[in-house]
Amino acid sequence: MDNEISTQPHGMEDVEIQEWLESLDSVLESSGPEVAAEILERLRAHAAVNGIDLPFSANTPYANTIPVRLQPLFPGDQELERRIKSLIRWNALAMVVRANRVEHNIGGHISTYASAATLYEVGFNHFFRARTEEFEGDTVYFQGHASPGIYARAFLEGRLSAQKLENFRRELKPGGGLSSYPHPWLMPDFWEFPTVSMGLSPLMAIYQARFNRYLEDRGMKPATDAKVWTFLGDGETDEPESLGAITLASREKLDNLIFVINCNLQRLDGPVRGNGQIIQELESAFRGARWNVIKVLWGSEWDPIFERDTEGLLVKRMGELVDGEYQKLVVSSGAYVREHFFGSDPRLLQLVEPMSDESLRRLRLGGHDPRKVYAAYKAAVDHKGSPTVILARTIKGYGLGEAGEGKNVTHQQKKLNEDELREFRSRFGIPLNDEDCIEVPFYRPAEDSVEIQYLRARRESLGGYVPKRSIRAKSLAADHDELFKEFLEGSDGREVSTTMAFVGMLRKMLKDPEIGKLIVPIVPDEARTFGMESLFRTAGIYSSVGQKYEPVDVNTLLYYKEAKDGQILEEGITEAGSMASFIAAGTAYATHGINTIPFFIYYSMFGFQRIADFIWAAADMRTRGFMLGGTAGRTTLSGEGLQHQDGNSHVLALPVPNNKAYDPAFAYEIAVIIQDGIRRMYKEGENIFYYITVMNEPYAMPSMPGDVKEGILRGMYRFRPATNSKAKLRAQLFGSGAILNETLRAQEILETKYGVAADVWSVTSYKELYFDGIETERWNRLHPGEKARVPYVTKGLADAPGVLVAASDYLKTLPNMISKWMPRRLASLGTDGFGRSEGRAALRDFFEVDSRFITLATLHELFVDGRIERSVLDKAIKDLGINTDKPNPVIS
Ligand SMILES: Cc1ncc(C[n+]2csc(CCOP(=O)(O)OP(=O)(O)O)c2C)c(N)n1
Ligand SMILES: [Mg+2]
Repeated sequence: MDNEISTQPHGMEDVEIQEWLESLDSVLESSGPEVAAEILERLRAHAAVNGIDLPFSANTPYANTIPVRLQPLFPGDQELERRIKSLIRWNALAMVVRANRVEHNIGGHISTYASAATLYEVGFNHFFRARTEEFEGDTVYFQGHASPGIYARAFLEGRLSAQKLENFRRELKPGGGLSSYPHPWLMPDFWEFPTVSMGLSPLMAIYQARFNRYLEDRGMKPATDAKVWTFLGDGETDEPESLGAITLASREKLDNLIFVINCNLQRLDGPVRGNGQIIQELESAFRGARWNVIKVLWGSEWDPIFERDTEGLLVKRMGELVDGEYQKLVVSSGAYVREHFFGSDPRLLQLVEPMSDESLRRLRLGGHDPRKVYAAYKAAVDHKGSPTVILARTIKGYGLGEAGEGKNVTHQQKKLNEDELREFRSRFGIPLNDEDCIEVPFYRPAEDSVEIQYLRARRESLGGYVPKRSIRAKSLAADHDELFKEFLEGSDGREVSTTMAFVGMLRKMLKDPEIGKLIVPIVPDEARTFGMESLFRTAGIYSSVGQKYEPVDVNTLLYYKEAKDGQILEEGITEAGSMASFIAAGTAYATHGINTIPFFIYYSMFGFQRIADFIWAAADMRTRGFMLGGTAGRTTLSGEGLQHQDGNSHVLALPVPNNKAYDPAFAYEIAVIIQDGIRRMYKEGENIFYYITVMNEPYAMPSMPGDVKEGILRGMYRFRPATNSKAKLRAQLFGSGAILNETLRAQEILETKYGVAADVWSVTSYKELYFDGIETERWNRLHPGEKARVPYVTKGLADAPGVLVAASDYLKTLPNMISKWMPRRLASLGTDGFGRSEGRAALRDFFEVDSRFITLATLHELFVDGRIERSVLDKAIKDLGINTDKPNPVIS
């Protein structure tokens, strides 16, 4: 392990080291830490110049970062806070134990909160400021598995009833219950941030802190010293997202951001780094990323021992142990600690000579000592210029004793036997007798008790209760008909892509007096791909430091303009980070009371496929806004091959209940969808968000054929009816996105070459049609005595004769899932399989979705129905130039 102090000097006398240390001490005393640091830095440089190869280490010794002499006085009533904390511990444990008595294996976690109680309580009593009229408040991301402790505190605060606690993990019980973890979707007045899919919250918190600055720099909210607190587990840091954006936080100097990592050295199965030291590993990662790192390792009981240790032996010894050994010490007796920890050196043994085994066992860790935790938090909130991470050492399952303290199985401990319950009760002084205690009742002291009075007074002084979610943004007033009108009119034959059409709308929205300022364009380094570079100069790219350089293209019209009040969030190549910005902007209506409207545009393949879990979290958080999947469509994006060509995202969007997914073909469809989306989300306050795919294939945009708005929004409408509706051979063709044009071409071929009159439908959203279908079925099932409702698809196709053929640039499952509500059999064409680096025409041939294959599918359906002869089909295959021995795109 990288402990500078643990490297053994070669042949150097201890006395020589002692002299060096003493002279440093005297500099420290006479001139202070800054001068001491300067000397050490000069020494390091001097050594380097003289060819001394100092090994790089971002680590400091295995000791508290804040020395006792710099520790501030603890401002609270420590004894009273301990009692309150004990009651919260008890109620948190009771919630889980009771829930599992009622329903075996309903789950819940005791040991996470048990280890983090002090970390939270110091925050609640002294730091977390609530949102008030005057102050925006701090933002707190609670570690998901610690939820019982947060509920238990809200119970003492009088915010949650015993009934609610009783129904922990059973929200469906009469009177409601409490969700397992923080879920704004399930508890919208309480939780703000879903954190339990580990790794998401650290990344979301970083972008939240940066978004807060963005709002300030753009003059949308006053600059304040509000903090973003983020609590996470040490095991959680293994998720790549956890540390994935830490350099952004330091680059942006986010001193409004504080991470608290609960280093209990354990995760679910066992130690996080049995053979190493997770704290030192995290320290070097965060220090390397230029964070302010505060280690809180040892409690106050250790201070006098350190004081006696003038040779630095104790710190050296502490740096030697691996976490597996530390974990063992936690569960061992004082005698074992004396022998195995202090016993490595007679001088160490001497240091603890006067102490009893019992007091050795009771030496607390830093994360369980409110004074140390307070000192760290105080230093963190006062720190300027960089984000802070607090690495707090704790014991997993603290206080559970034999029931799991420090044991590998503790994460899943949900049941305590009678002895264990009594022991816990005694250890934390819960006023329950032996008999009552085994019933594990919730316990709340009287309203006028000192505990409740104190707890309330503390929260009042911090502005109110936390966590609390409330919606404070004012709804939009306008309908924006004027804004979108021009896009309903078509492009006059000019060939444009839907992406270009969208960018045109975005440009216009940015100028709108009501919504212009609220728009937040977000792009992960693809603005040029989407033709958005003109916005660089007009809207500006947000940069907290403005632009310190003259851009290379300054003489061009569309130069790369970074500005402090820039509106575009140009995130660089991080879809996860961009999504985190989308979430921060899309929830600002609650977090900040500001209705920002994010438009996040990206390569569609790298959205639902790559960052689906963030999208799921966005849904849980009631995020509002528009995700634009650019370069969409498996065969519409030509040349890019199978990692880029997206035929999946509309299927992957299906599970997200409050996400509206559209695959529009024309500019007016996009305009209708966006205008209505703004109305629903920002005027009506609906908790939905949009996914719209846009393509890069240019074609003439038609004007809206009559009032088809309802059809566009509900998922389908008849775009172009057959000219000869009296024809004997009839068909209904369904197309989506760019494939709609293939369908229109097929309509022509069918009519001119085969005498088939086909209507063409634009299917804008299979998801909408599917949701309508399953909801209608469900309603009918639950209301058998009432007049049966009819699915939108069925109703729409009531007067639609002929065979049915659907084609899209996505998997065939999309049309298939609505086929049961269609009047007849449906033939589905789609793009199942791996893409190819090919041009559009070849791709559409390969995937069998071009006008030829739509024609063939239609004729084949007519043949199956006995409406045409086999010979017509054979001839068509020949005339259309279809290779019947071609490889199967699904598996080739
Ligand atoms: C993405 C993800 N993977 C796995 C889990 C399952 N899980 C829940 S808690 C846990 C261990 C947590 O350990 P740590 O982060 O150290 O937190 P502690 O409880 O020790 O504070 C695991 C693996 C999860 N919640 N999220
Ligand atoms: Mg842990």
